[in-house]
Amino acid sequence: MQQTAKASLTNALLISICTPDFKGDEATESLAELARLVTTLGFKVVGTQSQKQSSTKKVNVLGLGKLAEIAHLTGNQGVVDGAEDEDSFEEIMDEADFNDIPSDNLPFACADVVVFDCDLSPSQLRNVENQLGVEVFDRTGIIIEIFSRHARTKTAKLQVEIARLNYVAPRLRETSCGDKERQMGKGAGETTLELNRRAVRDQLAELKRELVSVQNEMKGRRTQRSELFCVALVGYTNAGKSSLMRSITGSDVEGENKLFATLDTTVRALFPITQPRILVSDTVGFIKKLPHDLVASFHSTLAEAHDASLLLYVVDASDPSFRAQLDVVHGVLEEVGVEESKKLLILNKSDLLSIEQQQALMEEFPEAMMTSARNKADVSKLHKYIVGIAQDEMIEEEIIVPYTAKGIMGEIRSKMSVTKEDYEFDHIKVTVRSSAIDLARLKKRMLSL
Ligand SMILES: Nc1nc2c(ncn2[C@@H]2O[C@H](COP(=O)(O)OP(=O)(O)OP(=O)(O)O)[C@@H](O)[C@H]2O)c(=O)[nH]1
Ligand SMILES: [Mg+2]
Repeated sequence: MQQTAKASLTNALLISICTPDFKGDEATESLAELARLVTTLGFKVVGTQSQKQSSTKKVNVLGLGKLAEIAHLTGNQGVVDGAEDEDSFEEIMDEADFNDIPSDNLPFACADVVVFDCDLSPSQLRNVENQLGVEVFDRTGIIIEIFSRHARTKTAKLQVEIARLNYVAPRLRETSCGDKERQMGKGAGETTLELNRRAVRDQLAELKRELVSVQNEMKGRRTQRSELFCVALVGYTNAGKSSLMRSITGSDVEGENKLFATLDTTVRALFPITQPRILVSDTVGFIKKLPHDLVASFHSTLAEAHDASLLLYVVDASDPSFRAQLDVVHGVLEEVGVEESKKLLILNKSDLLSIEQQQALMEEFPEAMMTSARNKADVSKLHKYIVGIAQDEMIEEEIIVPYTAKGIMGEIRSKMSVTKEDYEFDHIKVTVRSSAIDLARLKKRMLSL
């Protein structure tokens, strides 16, 4: 693999390419987010640089002057060419303005890797790597690396590996020999590069087959649950979905202060347990410029959100960019075709906001619920809200259960909410609140008795 993040502490230099469409606060916030992504991978950010360009599509993403500054920061290991039409590289190096480097980084630690806050084409990446002589990552490369490390279940591992191979395939390079050099004994005259590409294609086909079979199994499990009221927590990475999930289900779902802590959908019952049970699912978090392949590969993981009767959009209300993050979430959900039935915006992490800030937000989002996953009262308010919505979805009906109808009362109590019971001479008159499906099933069973 061309891009493999190093496990030991690696010094990373971050670079933002500012274009007419991407500059100012947006670029600064995005760079701060990249710093968090890179830190999640265990890298240490030793500095940031920005470069103005008309677009990110130029063959050489860095101008010669900026290249000189960055080459200086990475220990001048690369081969910078193209200086013939401008001043010589050495002259530029002599005159380069290194003031962009934060002063607290001086004397700065030499950067081992350079990370761009945009996507780079395979040739752009190769050029800049040759010029700087250090490993270069783009944003997608970093996100894919995090996903690879955090995937736990078989489905997530398969999905991430498919996305990773799709990303890696066009970036594969000839290893020891030149591109055109034929390998001895490789049959059919293929280069190692061609052989590697074919191996990746075969591997992709195999992984996709495996994924289909695992997904069919998952579909079966979802169908079994389909009669229950399901709630899905969706939102930007680090918003607090897993923490809220843990609070309202009393489960041990991990919530961590790292990006993309959750990659697998987890389903738990709302706690305290309700009758019938209400299921809550935690889903993968989103991020700006989420690689398209990853969105596609998480289609099935997000099927939980697809089937949910209630979607809880969780945002970190203490993050000034949460509005833009919410737009990203809407965009991704639209892309994977999640049609929402009911939804609630949850302004989480309220404990990090002042009373005035909370009031202003409630004025801006009057329909939303302000919560802190760390506040018991907020958690029980959310629990109550979910139960209320689930109850609204139910039908109330009176059922006559003869004393001779064995097992029926047990079934009613396990699946429905009993609001009234009257014991008559030869039957029980039960008033229940239930989903339409459960009610129909019960009636069918009673007819067959
Ligand atoms: N102060 C505060 N911190 C919170 C709150 N909710 C979550 N956190 C913290 O925010 C960080 C992220 O929480 P998670 O629950 O892992 O976030 P997530 O949305 O599941 O993130 P991904 O799995 O990456 O999508 C953790 O350090 C939590 O402890 C809250 O209400 N208040
Ligand atoms: Mg999570």
